[in-house]
Amino acid sequence: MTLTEYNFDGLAGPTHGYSGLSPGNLASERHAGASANPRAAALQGLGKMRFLTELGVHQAVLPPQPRPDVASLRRWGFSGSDAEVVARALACDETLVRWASSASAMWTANAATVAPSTDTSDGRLHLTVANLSSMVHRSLEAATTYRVLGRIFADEERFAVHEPLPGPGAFSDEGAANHCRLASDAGRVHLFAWGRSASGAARTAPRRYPARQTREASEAVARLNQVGDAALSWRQAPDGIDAGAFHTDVLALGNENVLLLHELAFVDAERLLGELGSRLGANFRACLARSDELPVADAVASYPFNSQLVTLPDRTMALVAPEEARQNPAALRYLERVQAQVPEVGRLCFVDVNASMKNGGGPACLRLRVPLCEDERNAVTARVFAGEALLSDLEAWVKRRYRDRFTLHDLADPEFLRELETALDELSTLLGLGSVYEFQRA
Ligand code: SUG
Repeated sequence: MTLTEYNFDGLAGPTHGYSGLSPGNLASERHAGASANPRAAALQGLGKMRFLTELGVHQAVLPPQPRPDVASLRRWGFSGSDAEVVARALACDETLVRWASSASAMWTANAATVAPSTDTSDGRLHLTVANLSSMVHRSLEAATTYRVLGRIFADEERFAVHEPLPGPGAFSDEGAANHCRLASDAGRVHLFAWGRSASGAARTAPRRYPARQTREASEAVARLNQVGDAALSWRQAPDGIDAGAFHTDVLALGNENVLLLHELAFVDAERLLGELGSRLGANFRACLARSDELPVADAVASYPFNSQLVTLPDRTMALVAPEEARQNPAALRYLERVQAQVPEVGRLCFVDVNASMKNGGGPACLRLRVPLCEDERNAVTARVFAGEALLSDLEAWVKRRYRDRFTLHDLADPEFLRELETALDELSTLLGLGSVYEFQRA
């Protein structure tokens, strides 16, 4: 059975902005309060999708979520009409409204963890929706993500969409950003990276910044996704997290038999590479960056490991890196070394996703990889696979419905709140998702 990887990209929502909501994500902290242009951010994301389709990569899209999340504001005790709820929350504590308005669902690498049907014991594609319980604004995504993925992967004979893990704290789960599937002729590995263990010793936990993924969550996801012996659970290096690598995909990136990593991505990197080599056989290739070649601060600031490493139709790979990595001499040298030394990597290219980078999201954060066989692809009836026609429709929708500026206080305007709902209503029709949002079901 041949699998084709579909990259499900998220789209910046109409309330995209920079609110400094993620401690330990240095870009998010640094850009707090920067002025926001949701329209340009969404068009930039669509530009990346178009670029990847032109490379021959299979592209799909996941929609933004309704924001502000008025239902959560109500659960936090505000009442009245939607506009009154928002106005009262704004008057009480703007942070609550920032949490409820974040367009963070655009980083779909955090939507779920995926296991293709070739790797699972029941032969179905499994997706476990991430609870994202470490950050308030991100935890608000899980319920809608579960509905959206359930709608897209509705065929229960072929697909299993699991609910977000219960038990925040001990089961904090960040989805595919802390998971990497590697495959060679000799075997497959699902590498699950975790930053802390609820039952483990705290002495090696990061000291400055929160570790978001727990070992307990990683192991639960491996069980739910039925990957059996292919699961390999490994700890993120606490020093990497403290340097700003809040997800593993900030310092490591894999595709098929190739793994690119910084020495601070995992504890005991050499032992990990030995284990992967023994499971994946002779054609496993790793390209490790040491701190003297690529200081971790440069890697975190310019995201060379948050590139997309994609297999092209001719079976060679392309490394699609953020522009910021081209501007950083150490990051660029490392990427050029990868291209020179890893024979599979035939192309190195750069995309501008700066509106996402300013919140700590590079090209790889913006997509959820879903490998599908042809029969599974055909079982998806929603219009989410992005060819030229859908990309043009989405661009027209963004130009029609998004503003080129957004501040929190715009939300006090009832007209704007209506505008936001109309936009998503129209989008859910465009994507053939039906009434998938809470406000459409009320
Ligand atoms: O969870 N940023 C996101 C970035 C997610 C990146 N994803 C991966 N590495 N896969 C986060 O920290 C910042 C939003 C703000 O500050 O307004 C934010 O949520």
